Amino acid sequence: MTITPQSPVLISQYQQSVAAYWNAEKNPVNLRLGEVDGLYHHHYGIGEVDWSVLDGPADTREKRVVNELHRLESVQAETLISHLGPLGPEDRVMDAGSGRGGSSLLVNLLHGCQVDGVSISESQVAFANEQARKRGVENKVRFHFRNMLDTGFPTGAFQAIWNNESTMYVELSQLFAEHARLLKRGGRYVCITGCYNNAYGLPSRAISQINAHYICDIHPRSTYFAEMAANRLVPISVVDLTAATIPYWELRAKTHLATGIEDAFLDAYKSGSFQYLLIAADRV
Ligand code: SAH
Ligand code: GPP
Ligand code: MG
Repeated sequence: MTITPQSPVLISQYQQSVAAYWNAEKNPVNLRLGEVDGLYHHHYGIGEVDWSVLDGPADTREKRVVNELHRLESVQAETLISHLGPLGPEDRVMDAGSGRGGSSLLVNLLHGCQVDGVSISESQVAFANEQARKRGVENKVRFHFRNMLDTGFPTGAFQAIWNNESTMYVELSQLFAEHARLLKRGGRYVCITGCYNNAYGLPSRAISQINAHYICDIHPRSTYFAEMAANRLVPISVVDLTAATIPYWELRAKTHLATGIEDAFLDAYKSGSFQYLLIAADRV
C-alpha cells in the first residue's frame, strides 16, 4: 500500500526539470552495467582497475569492460554501506535519492533491514520497485515517489539514512534538517558526493561542465560540514575518495560506454578543484 504524500512532490520548476532528466534517462553506461546482476547504480566507481579487460579478443571486450565498471560501482556502494554502522533485520533505513535502487537492494541483501528509497523520478521508482519484486523483497524494500526535502515519513523512524550522489540536487540546509528529523538519536548519516574544494577557490570550468551535464549544483566542501553542524549531525569519518575514483574515469573514458563527460571529471579531479568524499555522521 502506498500512502499518498500530503504536499506536491515537485515543488519547483528546477525539480521538475531534474525529474524529467531521470524519467527519460536510459543510458547504456547505466543499463548495461545493471544487467550484470540486477543492481542498477547511478553513481561512479572506486578502487583498483583491472586494465586487462581492455586486452584480449575484441568480441568479448565489451562484456569484460561492462563487468569491470559495474564491479567498481558496486565497490563504491559497499564502501558507503560499510559506514552505516551495525544494522539488522529490525532496523529501518532510508535511501535519499534512490535512483534505480541498487544501493537499497544491496543494504537489504547484506543486513536484512527494511529500506525506504525516495526519488523524484516516477519511472525510477517504478523500475526500482520492479527490481525488489523480482528479488522477492518487495515487503522489505520499498521505493516511493517523494521529495527527500519533505518525505512525510515519521519523526525518528530511521536508524540510518544515506545520500549516494544525490546531495547536489538540493540545498543542504533543507536536506539535513529533514534528515535530522527522520533519524533516531544515535542514528547514522552517510553521503558520498562530489564537492568543490574551497582551497582551490570557486568552481572550476570543469565543475561547471559537470553541473550543466546533470542539471545539478555541486556544493563546496565547507557547506557539508557547516550544515551538518547546524543540524545535529556530527562527523565521525571523512574519507577522501578522489584518488580512488580517478582510475574508474580513466577506464570509462577508454570504453564504448563513454558518454562525453569523462574528461570533465578527470580534469576537475586532477586540477584539485573537485573532490570525491565520503562523510559519515552521527545524529546526536
Ligand atoms: N543514489 C542512487 C541514485 C543517484 S542519482 C545511486 O547511487 O544509484 C540522483 C538521484 O537523486 C535520482 O534518483 C534523482 O531522482 C534523485 N533526486 C534528486 N533530487 C531529489 C529530491 N529533491 N528528492 C528525492 N530524490 C531526488
Ligand atoms: C548520476 O550518475 C550522476 C549524478 C547523481 C550527479 C553528479 C554526481 C557528482 C558526483 C557530481 P549516473 O550513473 O546516472 O551518471 P552517468 O550516466 O554519467 O553514468
Ligand atoms: Mg553511471
